[in-house]
Amino acid sequence: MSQPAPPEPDTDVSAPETWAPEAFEAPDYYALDDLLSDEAKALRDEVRTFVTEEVAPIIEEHAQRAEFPRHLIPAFARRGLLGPTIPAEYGGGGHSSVVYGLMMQELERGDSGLRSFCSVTGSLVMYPIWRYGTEAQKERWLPALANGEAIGCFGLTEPNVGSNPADMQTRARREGDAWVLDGHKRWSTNATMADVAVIWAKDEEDIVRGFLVETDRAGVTTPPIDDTWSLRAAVTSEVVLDDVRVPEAARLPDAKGLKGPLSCLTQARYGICWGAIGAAMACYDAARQHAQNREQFGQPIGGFQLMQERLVDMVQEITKAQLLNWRLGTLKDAGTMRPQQVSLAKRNNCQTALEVARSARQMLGGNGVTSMYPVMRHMNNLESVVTYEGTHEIHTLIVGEDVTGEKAFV
Ligand code: TGC
Ligand code: FAD
Repeated sequence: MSQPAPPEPDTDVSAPETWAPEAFEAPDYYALDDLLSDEAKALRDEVRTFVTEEVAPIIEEHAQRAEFPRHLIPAFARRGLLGPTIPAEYGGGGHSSVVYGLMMQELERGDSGLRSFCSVTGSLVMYPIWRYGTEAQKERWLPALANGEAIGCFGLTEPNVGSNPADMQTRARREGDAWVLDGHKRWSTNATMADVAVIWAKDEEDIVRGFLVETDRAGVTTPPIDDTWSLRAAVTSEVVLDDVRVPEAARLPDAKGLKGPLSCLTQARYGICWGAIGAAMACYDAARQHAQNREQFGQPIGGFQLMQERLVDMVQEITKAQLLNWRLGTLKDAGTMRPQQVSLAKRNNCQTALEVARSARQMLGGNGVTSMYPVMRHMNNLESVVTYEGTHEIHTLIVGEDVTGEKAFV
């Protein structure tokens, strides 16, 4: 007698979907939207849609393969993400600092590495050219960087010099009409794919100078740093300068002393303050959606008090950071923001984002360690974000000096 065929095995072993990027609901607990102009909201929403439609579907795979999604550069340019505050006459967006912040927030909701690309382009390459460069340097580089035809990088950190750039070893010596650069920069975002590097070096009088070094000049090499667990969808590299000759026209004439590179950091740190909270918003929202859709013990886990406490902690800290960012942005737009105020926000917001990511990761249970969810990628990215542009400790010491008048770096 023939037996009935056994039931087909259930081959769909994927976990039930409890999260979808298009179901994102931005946390805005204190109605901060009411404080934004219609134009600012429209520009923010354009980046928000771009991230949902064009970044979210591809970013996990790029991060897994450790590949920067280079095909997105023209889209960054079209949305004004490359140099948002640089005046429009040089190809920049000519936007307010609040708009710049909102754009970085939305972009980093997608991935910190994409925000890094744009931060470096706008704040660490275009800003010093605009602030310290000649008219010829501005015309040559700014429009090309703004439209994504040229890529830039910033070389301040060295293998043995990170938190204390005053100790930099890279040298620039004058030879007739030219300068000769020798040194080794490390951790330079974008460098392997860059056309131009903003290099900071000490001259023969120990004064820090800035140079625009084309990366195809003899003596420049940019080996990638490949072995990272963080910012895997971004490019980070060394920049080795071996007797590199550049003309006097490559020097940024108005940058003299450490204030030159540090002033660029203020611009980039400002964008990071907003960006980190974008990553936190993404993690919070994934946890919120999961809490509503995942059931254990016969009910959604969002119905458990301990899960609610995690979500409330996240909303509370994100809301405080959003208010901090908005106020920082209005101070910056008024021209009264101080670098120490940026340090306080960078310190707070990176820590907040990391804590939100870690808590969200735990709410996702086992699947939270996979790329089904964006959270572990954000969490690993944030380990770089809390370190670069000044570590948590360095920003503590900057604010500590500001409130006491005492330097405590040594
Ligand atoms: P100090 O004596 O305090 O200052 C020297 C001169 O610079 C001025 N200044 C600033 N100006 C603008 N913005 C700032 N944030 C400034 N900080 C200081 C200062 O007023 C002074 O001017 P003047 O006219 O008196 O000469 O300098 P110091 O040597 O004591 O250093 C202070 C310290 C430790 C806070 C500084 O070195 C520092 O911030 N260290 C951290 C290094 C850092 O953040 N490196 C970042 C590298 S770039 C990067 O990470 C890019 S990641 C990009 C990405 O992928 O997104
Ligand atoms: P260190 O300075 O060696 O610090 C190690 C530890 O000591 C930290 O915990 C620090 O807080 C602590 N510490 C140091 N000094 C003190 C002190 N006085 N008191 C108390 N604690 C202290 N740099 C660039 O120039 N351009 C870039 O584009 C760039 N991109 C980056 C991208 C990535 C992914 C990363 C990870 C880094 C990047 N950086 C870049 C470098 C970054 O800015 C440095 O890593 C950072 O400034 C810290 O320097 P460091 O790594 O040498 O650490």
